[in-house]
Amino acid sequence: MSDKNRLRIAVQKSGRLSDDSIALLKAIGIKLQIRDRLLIAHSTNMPIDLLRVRDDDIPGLVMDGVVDLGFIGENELEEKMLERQASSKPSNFITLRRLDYGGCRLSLAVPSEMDYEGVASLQNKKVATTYPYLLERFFKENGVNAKAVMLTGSVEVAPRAGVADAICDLVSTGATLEANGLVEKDVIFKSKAALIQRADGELDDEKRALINRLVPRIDGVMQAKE
Ligand code: PRT
Ligand code: ZN
Repeated sequence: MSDKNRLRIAVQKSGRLSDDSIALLKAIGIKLQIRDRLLIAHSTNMPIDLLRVRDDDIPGLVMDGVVDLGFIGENELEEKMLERQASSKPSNFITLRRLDYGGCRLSLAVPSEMDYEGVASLQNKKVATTYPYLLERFFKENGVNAKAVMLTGSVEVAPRAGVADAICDLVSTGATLEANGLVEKDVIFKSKAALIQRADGELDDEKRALINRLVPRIDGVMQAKE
């Protein structure tokens, strides 16, 4: 059983944000014993428990108040917020800090042979993505009627497979797009990792005091790297 008085922090179990998030927690003085298979890791020097989950679950865990803090990519956070708003689920959270890792952009990309003169060229087309809410918001803002086709993986092969005309996916170096004959056209969202907190009213004084001690240490660690 986990102790309700301990600060609960959600981190990605294994993926692009895991190592940097754990390294940051260690750098601010939290001693952790992480066993690979286990969902929970207890700190040995502070009243803190880590919950190690898929990144997709982290926004909901924070917004439902199951955990107090979470490390999450802003792309995933914004997508889940829009999804929860659409189904009237709680979607409140506080961004404590934008962090210095996990940088990427969510971009529209099209096959190199396609004529593209701006997002209007996607009118009545299908666009494969893992981020349908962010993509549909962008289409709406730009007055374009196009269809977001949800794929949780292999988005970059969708045009070649005849599943979609274009894609909207995360890009960092651009190598994946290039390898798949796709050209990046419009950036629709810029993202970094962020540290988020559940809605403030729900935190007891001891947890709030602990958070207030930890956050300046994060600033210190980030400044030292600059
Ligand atoms: O298993 P779990 O659900 O937890 O992990 P996941 O597979 O959903 O996520 P993961 O670990 O791949 O990414 C976690 C977060 O890292 C993302 O939500 C982003 O906030 C951030 N991030 C930063 C990235 C990238 N850079 C990135 N390049 N996430 C994914 N990519 C992928 C992209 O989808 C594409 O397939 O990398 C490929 C493109 O990279 P380049 O360098 O070829 O452009
Ligand atoms: Zn995920």
